[in-house]
Amino acid sequence: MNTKWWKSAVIYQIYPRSFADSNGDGIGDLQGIISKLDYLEDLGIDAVWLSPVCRSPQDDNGYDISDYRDIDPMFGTLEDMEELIREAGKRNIRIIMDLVLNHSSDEHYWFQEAKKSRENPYHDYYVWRDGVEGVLPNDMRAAFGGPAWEWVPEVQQYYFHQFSVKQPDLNWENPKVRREIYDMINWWIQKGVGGFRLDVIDQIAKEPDHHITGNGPRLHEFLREMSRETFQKADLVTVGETWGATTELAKLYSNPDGSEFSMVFQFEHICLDQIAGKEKWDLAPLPFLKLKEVFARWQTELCGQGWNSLFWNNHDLPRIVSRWGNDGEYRVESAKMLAILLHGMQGTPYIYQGEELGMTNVAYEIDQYQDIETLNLYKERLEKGYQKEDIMRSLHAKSRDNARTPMQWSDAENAGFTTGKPWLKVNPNYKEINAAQQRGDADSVFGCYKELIRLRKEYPVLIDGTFQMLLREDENIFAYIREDADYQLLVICNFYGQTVRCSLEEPGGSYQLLISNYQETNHGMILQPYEARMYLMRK
Ligand code: TEU
Ligand code: CA
Repeated sequence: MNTKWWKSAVIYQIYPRSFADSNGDGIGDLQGIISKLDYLEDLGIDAVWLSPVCRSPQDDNGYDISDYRDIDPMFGTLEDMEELIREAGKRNIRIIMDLVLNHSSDEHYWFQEAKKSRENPYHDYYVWRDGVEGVLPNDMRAAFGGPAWEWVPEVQQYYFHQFSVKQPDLNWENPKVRREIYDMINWWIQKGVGGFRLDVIDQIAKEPDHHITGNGPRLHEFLREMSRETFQKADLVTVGETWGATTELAKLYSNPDGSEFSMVFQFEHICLDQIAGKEKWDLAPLPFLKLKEVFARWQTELCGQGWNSLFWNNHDLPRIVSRWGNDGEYRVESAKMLAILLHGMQGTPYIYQGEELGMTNVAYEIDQYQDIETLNLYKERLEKGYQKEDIMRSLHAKSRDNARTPMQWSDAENAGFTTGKPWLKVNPNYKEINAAQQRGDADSVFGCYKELIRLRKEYPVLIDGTFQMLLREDENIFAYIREDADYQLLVICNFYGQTVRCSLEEPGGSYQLLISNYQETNHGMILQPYEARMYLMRK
């Protein structure tokens, strides 16, 4: 048995600007979050991962930080943050901050100084290359469109940015930068935060001259130094956002010796429904057998050697019920099936705000979108000659704003999110899908998540048990076994909307049905649309 608290924890992600608005300006804020802590306590989660709340010009909704030691006035004050940590603590909820360390905002003091002259003490905090205006150092592209290089006349150099022009990359080669970052992290640890999520952390050790962004040669050296200088001194949870992780790399990042992070947050399973070698916008059907193969590989290879996050959603991803479930007739059943399937596995489950209600994607007109990635993509593809309808189809499926529509609290105006005008339009289905209606109902999607969280606390097999995939070749069913010395857990899910027969023997005898998503499950091994069952057997 392990003793790490975060192995049995369930983490809830809050995207602050879309969670709860306390002052009617249409933007969620820290006081709004404080007012919803009872809701989170009721759900039963152990920690909240807060997307960035530090001071920021909000070019990328806070992932462009201009002061790491202050709260953006839009969200509140440092005192509000301290109050949030305190109030959450009273409910045994820890607050996990989002550290954006690959880049800062161009409005950060460091960058303001850095661009003044090559001799400025902050110049070397960023990544510069000499050049001639109009002749880029190389052909590297930024994640949000356009080149990864921006010319600054004052210094007659280009700076490197993997994301928007307003997100210049920090130079991790510079020991002074690393020292500043560690001091800042320790400052937040002093404030009592419970841990950190590290944004695009596998991209910090870039070597643009060699076209290297992810997994640079010095990456793990930097991470171990950071961990030694900061996290290891406290009982924190740390989770690295690692798009480029393989299982082998994940064992480094999440080495049980604690030398880097507690766990990885990797995306292999969630990138499968796109045309291979292309972008997420280039839609392809989900290869179901591949999905099972990916999950099975991560489950078995990390067991005892690392630790993974379990997630379907975050603030960058479309809503899972619309994506791989069914957001029409079987919304409730499929949302629960996806929850049961995921929460039965090994790793730390993450619930993204609204997922516990079965919130869905939106299909807006282009002028209703706010996300920089979405808006840039639209322009870029129009210029490249794509048909408008094709671009909109991609956006409806994959725009990050799908995840960012305001939290649906009730059937009141604006879903009870704000008394003002929401910064991003509320999903029109809030009258049918909202927290008020589901909270007291054990049969709701909320009720299912709440029960899954409770089960995780009750049965250690969910945390430590080994994993064995069943029916690998079955085109409809996702089934697996978890096992420890005392228990065997059996999860059987029909991933699709047709009734199917499952070739497994009916679990009789000492198997007990722990949780399912249908009232009537006595159909033997005939599985109804999106039916999910979790059985437990005491050995
Ligand atoms: O995301 C990392 C990242 O690579 C994203 O740009 C991702 O590729 C994209 O959202 C998927 O289309 C992190 C944050 O989660 C994201 O919100 C930030 O915009 C990004 O870093 C830059 O900080
Ligand atoms: Ca507000």
